Amino acid sequence: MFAFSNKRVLILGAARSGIACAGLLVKKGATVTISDASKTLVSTRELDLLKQKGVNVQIGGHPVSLLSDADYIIISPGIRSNLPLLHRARLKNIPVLSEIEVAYTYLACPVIAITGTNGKTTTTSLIGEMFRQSGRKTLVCGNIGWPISAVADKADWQSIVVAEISSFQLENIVNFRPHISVMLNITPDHLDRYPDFKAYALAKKNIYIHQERSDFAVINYDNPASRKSAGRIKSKVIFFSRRKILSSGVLVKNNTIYVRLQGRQRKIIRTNELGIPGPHNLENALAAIACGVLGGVELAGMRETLRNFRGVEHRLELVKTVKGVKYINDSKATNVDSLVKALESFQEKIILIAGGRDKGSPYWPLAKLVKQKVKALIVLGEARVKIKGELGQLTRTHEVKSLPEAVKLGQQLARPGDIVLLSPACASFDMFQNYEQRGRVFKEEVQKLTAKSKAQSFK
Ligand code: UMA
Repeated sequence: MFAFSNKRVLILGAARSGIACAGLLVKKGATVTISDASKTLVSTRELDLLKQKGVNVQIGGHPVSLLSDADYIIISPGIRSNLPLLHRARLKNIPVLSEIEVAYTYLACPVIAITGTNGKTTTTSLIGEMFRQSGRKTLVCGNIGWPISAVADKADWQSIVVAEISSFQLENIVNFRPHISVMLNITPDHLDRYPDFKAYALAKKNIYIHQERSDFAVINYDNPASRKSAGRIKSKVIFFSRRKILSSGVLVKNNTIYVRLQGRQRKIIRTNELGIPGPHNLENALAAIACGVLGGVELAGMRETLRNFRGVEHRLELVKTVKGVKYINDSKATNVDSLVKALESFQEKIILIAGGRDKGSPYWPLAKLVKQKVKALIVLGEARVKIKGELGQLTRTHEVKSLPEAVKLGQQLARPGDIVLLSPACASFDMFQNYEQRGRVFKEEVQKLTAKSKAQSFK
């Protein structure tokens, strides 16, 4: 384990992760410098607070001179591991670590770490709810938007940390060892950051690499890449499947979920009782059930949580029904596979709003679903031309310049019984700060539509 007290630590990236990590390290007695390449993206209020605590703040670049005062370098998830400065640091034998590695050093309790291309946030939240209702002190954190560094010293030995973990966060770990790791699925994503799918999958598999025999790996049997990832890992593998009646693991038989472990079968719940809809959410629930059972959550409480949990903001979130048209916010769909999941979840005809910053994956795998379900496609953002080029011939397609324009056009194209779905399949950073802001703008625009249609009906 690392000891950062009395060490000189350089943190790269002064957003959520960097700021939380700096706060933690100062408390632990490190001498901290935080550096951000941008002058505009940083929050001066948060940085002023850090300065008051003695943190040296450098914004507007990462000069090489920073290395001469660093025993360790900690990187935020958004920083690429192949940054030239990091290459130099490695040549000088300065360890380069992920922010989660620092947080892990100070955690006094077990960690459940959830990764996967899609479903992470929903599954993390559901597992968090299960443990919370069981009365255990539960800290939900990580890629979900709340860095582990922000909670690390709030946990005591009886707590449980439930952390959503991205491939970026897993790139520079040295000791990070979850007691339970969850691999929900691996499908192409972030191909703008990784040279190929294999490299992305390898980063994800880091979630298991420090696990021991006494730990558990909960793995989706139905997703080929995640099933394959189970080979040669030390921890005990618990598979879950919605398709195969497994002899051991978490499975579905006659629309009922069962857990079969150590020769014992327990009936958990009927699938139609789950509060979250769709086949992808069934997978998320199976993974959460595995974690609950392994973590000793009592079954009655677990069932109650599974019935009451309604999902997370920005993920297939019903915003409003206006004149018989449902408006759904799925801003969190930042890759092609999550748009597949969204389209599979509805029977209605869909007016789809998609586009944003392209991440290197093709859109043509959506062709069949688009043909079946998408009545009209509205494309925006940097990826609009690529999406139109690959899918535009399959349905009526319109290019727009902004999200408010897309919502207005969506209303014009929709008829009662249809769905207007924002499910971009792209990152948000070309037009918004993050997917949360994109989702909020969509919701505000939908609320305006409601007001307008009410005003019209008074005439
Ligand atoms: N920056 C530099 N130098 C660089 C590149 C960036 O200084 O070379 C600076 C930027 O100017 C900016 C900061 O780094 O100020 C941004 O760092 P960051 O992107 O790591 O931002 P955080 O706010 O710390 O957010 C990160 C995760 N972001 C990414 O992985 C891109 C958040 O996940 C996460 O919620 C947060 O930590 C808390 O753990 C977001 C995400 O998009 C939701 N994740 C990806 C995904 O889910 O697909 C992986």
